[in-house]
Amino acid sequence: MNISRAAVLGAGKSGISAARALKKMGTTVFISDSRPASEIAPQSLRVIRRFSHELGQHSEKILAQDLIVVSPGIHLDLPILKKARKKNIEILGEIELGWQLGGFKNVLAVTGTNGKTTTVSLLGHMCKKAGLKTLVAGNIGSPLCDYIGQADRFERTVLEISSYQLESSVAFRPDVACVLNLTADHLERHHTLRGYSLAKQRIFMNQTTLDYAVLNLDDAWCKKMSTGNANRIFFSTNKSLKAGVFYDRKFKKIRFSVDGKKGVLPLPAHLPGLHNIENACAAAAMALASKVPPAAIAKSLLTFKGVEHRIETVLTLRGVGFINDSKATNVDSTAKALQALHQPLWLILGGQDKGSPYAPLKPLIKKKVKGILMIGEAAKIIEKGLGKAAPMFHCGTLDRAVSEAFKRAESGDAILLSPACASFDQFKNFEDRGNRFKAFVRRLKS
Ligand code: UMA
Repeated sequence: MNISRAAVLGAGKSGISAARALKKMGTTVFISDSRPASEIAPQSLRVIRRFSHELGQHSEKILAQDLIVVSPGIHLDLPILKKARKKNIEILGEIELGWQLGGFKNVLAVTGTNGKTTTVSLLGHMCKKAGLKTLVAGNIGSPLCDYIGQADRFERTVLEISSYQLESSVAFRPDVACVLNLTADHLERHHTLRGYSLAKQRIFMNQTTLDYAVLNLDDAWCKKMSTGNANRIFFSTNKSLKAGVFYDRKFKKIRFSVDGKKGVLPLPAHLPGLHNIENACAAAAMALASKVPPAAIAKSLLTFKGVEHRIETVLTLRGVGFINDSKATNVDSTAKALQALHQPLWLILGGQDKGSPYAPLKPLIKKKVKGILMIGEAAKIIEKGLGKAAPMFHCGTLDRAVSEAFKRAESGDAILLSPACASFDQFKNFEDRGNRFKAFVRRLKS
């Protein structure tokens, strides 16, 4: 790829990574971010100022470039991008740029509404346990462009890929690709579930007969996805499969038959809930397709400790457990946490609403939740959506929610932060929300 001038839209993690990679190649980079300087952190501003840039707008200067790299959070129907398309200026996402410039081999890519980070981390763990030098990157937090020029260091590249990143991919062709599941999320961007599903399906679009498409047979959307020429491997936690990977409920084992190899694997030892068995089946299917030995997969399932902010046990005080599930940024994810936990719960819900109904939580709340502590912008919408499923308390902020819940909780209960909402109304991101939760909890101890 030989580009003399490129615009990078968005100066977050992805944009800065893409800008740096392009600059290293000798491309003149122009960064454009819609946020004014006053809203950007000083350390980010220092980096942006090393490039030609504009802040607070996306101006026509963008149209003077040969290539436009878009950050995942940027809508592709932005007026400036429509104009760029009319002028035939190439538009790529950051992942696509990393793919085209990086020459990564043995790429395993995971998408889906929920479970991506756990599956990707577990899959990375499996590859590493097999002694393979493994890169774990993408939506999980490390942009792929950070690793351009380093492909030779890695024998496997495991990527978490979001629907946003897939929308702006062109030639991206993972050797093994997986869609874990699809439930209502990001509808503000994709409009309908069908639109969202079509974006996810793009993970398979360039695959050939040499590649593998791993799909959840229990998910109606995944089941009917088009996978082109790839070899399909299904996984299931509901059905026994002749070919594929499935959860054998009777013997509490995972069984597989992939590429003529058959065997049995243990359940993940430290991950609670059926949804995590599903994630484990997906990771195992992908690892097997990528020739990771079953013994290494089995060892990983027994040793993998889980991921921060996903049903993470923080501590126990006066017999009350505290669980951080800040990564639950949508309703389905919160439902999964409620299904996985068996103690009486005090549930902290709320944040920035994402437009999906909360009513599907009602039956689980009635069964498991003693009280709901509401925070953030979405509190009133949640109250309306959940009716009288459980006693509700308007707390406003997370620290109040934690102390109110602790006041009411009895020994044997757990206080669960699983907000079903985005975090951006009160926090930098879900990690920030989870870290603050843990800090408030630890303060109760002292
Ligand atoms: N911006 C514009 N114009 C716009 C909109 C935004 O200039 O019209 C600017 C913002 O002012 C900001 C920048 O774009 O400065 C932010 O870009 P971004 O939203 O793409 O965020 P990044 O920091 O680049 O982080 C992205 C992913 N974020 C999103 O997709 C929203 C991160 O995923 C990912 O870890 C990172 O790239 C590295 O690959 C986070 C996420 O929430 C975890 N992902 C969503 C999810 O998992 O549900 C998809």
